[in-house]
Amino acid sequence: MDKKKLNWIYKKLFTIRFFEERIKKIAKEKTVPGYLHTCIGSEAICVGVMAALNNDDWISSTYRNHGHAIAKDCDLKKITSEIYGRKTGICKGRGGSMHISDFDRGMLGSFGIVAAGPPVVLGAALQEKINNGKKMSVSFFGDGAIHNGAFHEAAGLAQLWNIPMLFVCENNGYAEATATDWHLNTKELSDISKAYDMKSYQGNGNDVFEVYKITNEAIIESKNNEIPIFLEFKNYRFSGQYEGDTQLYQPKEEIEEAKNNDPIKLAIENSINHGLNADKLEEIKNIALNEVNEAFKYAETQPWPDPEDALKEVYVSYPKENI
Ligand SMILES: Cc1ncc(C[n+]2csc(CCOP(=O)(O)OP(=O)(O)O)c2C)c(N)n1
Ligand SMILES: [Mg+2]
Repeated sequence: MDKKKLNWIYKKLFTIRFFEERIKKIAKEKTVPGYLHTCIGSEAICVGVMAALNNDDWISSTYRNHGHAIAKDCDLKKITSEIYGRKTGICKGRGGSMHISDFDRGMLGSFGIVAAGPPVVLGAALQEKINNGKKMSVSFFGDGAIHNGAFHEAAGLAQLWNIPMLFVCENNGYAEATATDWHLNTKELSDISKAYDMKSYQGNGNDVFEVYKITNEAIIESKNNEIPIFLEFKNYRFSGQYEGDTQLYQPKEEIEEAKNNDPIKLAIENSINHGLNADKLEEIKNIALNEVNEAFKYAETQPWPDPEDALKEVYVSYPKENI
């Protein structure tokens, strides 16, 4: 791996962790309205997959989307401003935390509705196939999403129509308060793909380099053979379902044990093997922290959207006198 990509990987890992720690803080302070979902523990999946993608490849995300948006290189200040509901947000402050999207970066949308992403990404991938496009299409979703019909419809059609795309499942051990082994009816989560005769691979979602390698190879295989591929990355949801969740259903010992495999801890331990010395690591960390601080400083001072803009850019324009 070249140095530029290596530095990018570490910077993104740190940026996501610092960002989500700050989100936890503002959630406690009730600085912004609405639900906030953090992805602490998912950094290696966000960064490992995105490291294998091009900037304009298509992705969909969920309400646990900050890490995906950051790793997709969406503007950090605009992401933060969006979460604060401000006019300069990435969606002009209309979407908030759960709906960050940025078509210029291939970020087709973040969906609060579980499993809403896979059919959208299937559409993008179908369009690439019809138009001989080169962009890869990747849908991120959680373990809970594999029980939703929309996932099954997308998986069935992708296989039937030979669509190159990746279904990336972040198996973080929980769907809301339900542990994965309580809701699975197959031995392994990725076995679900067998119902569609779809190829699948599993990987350690805490190891950014393993995620990157598996995704890279899967993209090549998917494109060469014109097939969809299901990837299951196992990790641990350190955060609650949402900020403010008491997490009483997650045993304390389980959380402590999971800390041994914290993706940031593993990446730091691994850094020397990849030729990054402690000084360089510290430098990258400081740059990441500084950018996060700057982004929050920016968002806090941005103007609110104008109320009269609320009716612009909607599907239907009503005559003013009827409102
Ligand atoms: C269609 C639908 N059903 C139920 C919900 C309520 N809900 C919100 S998050 C969630 C759990 C999803 O868990 P998972 O897919 O594992 O994602 P994670 O939160 O672990 O990232 C549920 C059931 C929803 N948002 N959409
Ligand atoms: Mg989950």
